[in-house]
Amino acid sequence: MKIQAQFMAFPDDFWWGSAWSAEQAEGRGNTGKGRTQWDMSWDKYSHRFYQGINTDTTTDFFHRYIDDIQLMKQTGHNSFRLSISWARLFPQGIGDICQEAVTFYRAMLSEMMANGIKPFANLYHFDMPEAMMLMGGWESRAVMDAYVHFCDTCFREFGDLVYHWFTFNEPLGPVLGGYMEDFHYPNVIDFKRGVQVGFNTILASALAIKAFKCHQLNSKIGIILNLSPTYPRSENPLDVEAAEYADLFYNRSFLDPSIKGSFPGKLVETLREHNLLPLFTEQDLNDIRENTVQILGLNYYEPRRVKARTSAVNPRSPFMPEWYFESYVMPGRKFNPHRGWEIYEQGIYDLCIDIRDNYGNIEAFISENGMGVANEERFTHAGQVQDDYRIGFIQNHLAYLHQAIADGCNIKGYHLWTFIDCWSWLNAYKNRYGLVSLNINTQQRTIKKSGEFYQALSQQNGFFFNGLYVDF
Ligand code: BGP
Repeated sequence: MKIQAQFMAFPDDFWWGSAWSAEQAEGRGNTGKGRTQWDMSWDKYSHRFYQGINTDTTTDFFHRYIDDIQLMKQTGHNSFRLSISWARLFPQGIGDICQEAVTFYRAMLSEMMANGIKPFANLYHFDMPEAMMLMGGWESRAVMDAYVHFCDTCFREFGDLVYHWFTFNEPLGPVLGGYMEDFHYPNVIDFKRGVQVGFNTILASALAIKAFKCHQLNSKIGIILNLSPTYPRSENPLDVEAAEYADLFYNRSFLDPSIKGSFPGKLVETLREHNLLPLFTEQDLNDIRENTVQILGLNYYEPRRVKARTSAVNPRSPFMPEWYFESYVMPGRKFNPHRGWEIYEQGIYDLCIDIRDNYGNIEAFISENGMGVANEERFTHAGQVQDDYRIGFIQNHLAYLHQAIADGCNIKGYHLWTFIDCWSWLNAYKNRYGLVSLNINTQQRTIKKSGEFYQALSQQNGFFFNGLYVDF
């Protein structure tokens, strides 16, 4: 699809902003925050953390939020997504609430509001408290109950300060990382347990939504999903079938229950065939059916391209969805070598159209999209990172997003990953994503060229699009 050069005006009150999470940006602070799964990972696998940097300090938002909120303003934010740390509010995951943590979050959220920045609060971003992980993490019902109690507490304590709520960021992450691909604690390879974790997070999300409704707040509550539009290598029916399976496991698995309140029949059937169905009750299914999301966040980074398998599956290897497909590398693809992700801007359009056509055009926004680049300091001139590639990346995606809106998609905003360079899971500060650069030795912040672009974008509620920027 070709997009014409033009001024891309976005709808009134469009949410311009960015996102990050507590574990990645706050640092430990001094409220007596409990340990999380990342401290457990550090104890066990510190060698896996890039340059040996853990979550102790990160971007130190805890101590610097007042100045950082000014930087949000200077980079055009009218909204911002953060997460509330479960382990800060309840150091043991349950039990006594930490009043200092309540004071911190209330002060920080109030400061955002006072500066005209709408706080979007997410309630889980890969940061299970250690005490909860020791009880089984998302495999445990008691942990789900503790999570719902934490959410309920947040609605009560911060309900007057939060614009929109989200139960989870990328609930697929703990399944993939923790039970399939060995990059999150508990680093288990067991798809059946992963299915149980997936089911339990979907149920926990529904139960949090149920609790939310009792508070009768003006805000909405939703979920943030990482979705990769899935493309078959070719129109060959076997490639198409492979893409359908990949889509089922990685997209529909969370989309359908979150928005429609039920699981795709073919997914259930496939899991049953392999004896992988989770444990559940009829009441669980009712709760999922009756407590669907009111708003949807779309994290879009890369497409998923697949082909029919070219080799036989070893039936004695642990089950993986890849038994049904293989990844496909499209010749000539645009690629970010730092993160290893394909860049395919039209994917953002295809994703929005899918939500329009198959999910009732539910109110949605782009909750993450961004580009991580290593050694960004090499682009520094006159003290500023000249990240034209990031400006191009944003513009290209926005051009397709603009088209999606013109074609009737109910998209309310765009949040970039991320605001100030922040810590990334295992990659620490290797790849920089921010509109503002961070010197990790001095904690000095400097607005990048993209931060200036973002400010103008937000102020004009649009930008002049000159055609696709391709120099990555
Ligand atoms: C998303 C996560 C973010 C962030 C981002 C960038 O999947 O929600 O927490 O980390 O990806 O990815 P990474 O940090 O792995 O480079």
